[in-house]
Amino acid sequence: MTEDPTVTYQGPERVLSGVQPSGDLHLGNYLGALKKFVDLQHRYETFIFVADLHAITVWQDPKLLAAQTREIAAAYLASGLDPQKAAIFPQSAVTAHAELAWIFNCVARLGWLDRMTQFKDKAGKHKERASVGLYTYPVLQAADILVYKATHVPVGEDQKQHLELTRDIAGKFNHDFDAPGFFPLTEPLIQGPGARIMSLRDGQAKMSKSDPSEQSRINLLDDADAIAQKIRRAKTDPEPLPEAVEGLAGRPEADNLVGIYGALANRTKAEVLADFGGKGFGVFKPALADVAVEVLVPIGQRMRQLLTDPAELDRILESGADRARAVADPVIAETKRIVGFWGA
Ligand code: AQP
Repeated sequence: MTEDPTVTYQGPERVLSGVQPSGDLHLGNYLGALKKFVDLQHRYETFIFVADLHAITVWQDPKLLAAQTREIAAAYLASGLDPQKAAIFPQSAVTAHAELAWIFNCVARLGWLDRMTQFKDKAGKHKERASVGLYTYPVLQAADILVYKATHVPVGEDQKQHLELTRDIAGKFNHDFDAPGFFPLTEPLIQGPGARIMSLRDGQAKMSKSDPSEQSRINLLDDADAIAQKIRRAKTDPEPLPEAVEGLAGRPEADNLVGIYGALANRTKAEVLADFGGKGFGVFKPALADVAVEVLVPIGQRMRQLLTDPAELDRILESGADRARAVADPVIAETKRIVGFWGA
């Protein structure tokens, strides 16, 4: 049973999202997530966390995790997030995420989680050896969102199913505990260029931190030579680029590269093809490398510079965590009261 959809949430509009500190950030993370956070911070109350609780669903070296967390914070800042506008914080610093996740573990149904394709992809053939945390990852994600009563969540296409689960959990909680409109039915913000950037080696596979091939992705810390070289070696087909977007059908690698160009240059695929239709990859790839270098190299340089001052990054993360707690703590307190816990 879910909530009566006629009862709507009345609270403020808030944006929340995060990225795991589980490896080097890549172009897909930038275009699918970071670039969108930067735009949204001007329009909404914005909470952007470093998803360290999510990261440990697969093994993370304890000696590296805090440094990886600072690295994601540096990537946020270097991409243009303003810590005066957006609260930037480590997920583990706000304990309400984990508390609400437990309550939601008792709201979500096994059948709902069994349908999550990302678990199947990440656990692979040996799912009995995967952590329980990897299985309940989408429930923690629902808690991340709803502990701020976030109304909008910018993510890449791969997270669509998890956002649907978040709505199901919110609806079921509101219904089961007779708390109409307590949690919002969060809207995913997925549309737009960059929602699904594919591997440079395989136009059918998502660009991913965990792909064993370094050539499959452009990292935010790659220098200009590495970016140009990876684009030069990117898989393509022998045909010239089509004149119109329909001509990209059945050509996943060409489609991906045109999409990347568009997302980086803030142009539609049609506009990119208006310039490059009929031209071969020998012309298009150097132009793509130029635009990628122009956007990404300054971000990488700024990240390196920020990483030279870990104390300043920690100060930003601490102050972001204070702001996050100020919103999350009353929500978890009220949730505990609704559930009926002693002393709540
Ligand atoms: N290829 C992609 N295209 C567009 N958006 C993407 N995102 C990830 N890959 C792409 C978006 O980046 C955000 C943060 O992702 P995450 O750190 O939570 O990890 P993930 O989704 O599991 O992405 P990765 O980088 O590919 O890691 P692995 O290899 O561990 O799976 C999310 O908003 C995601 O949609």
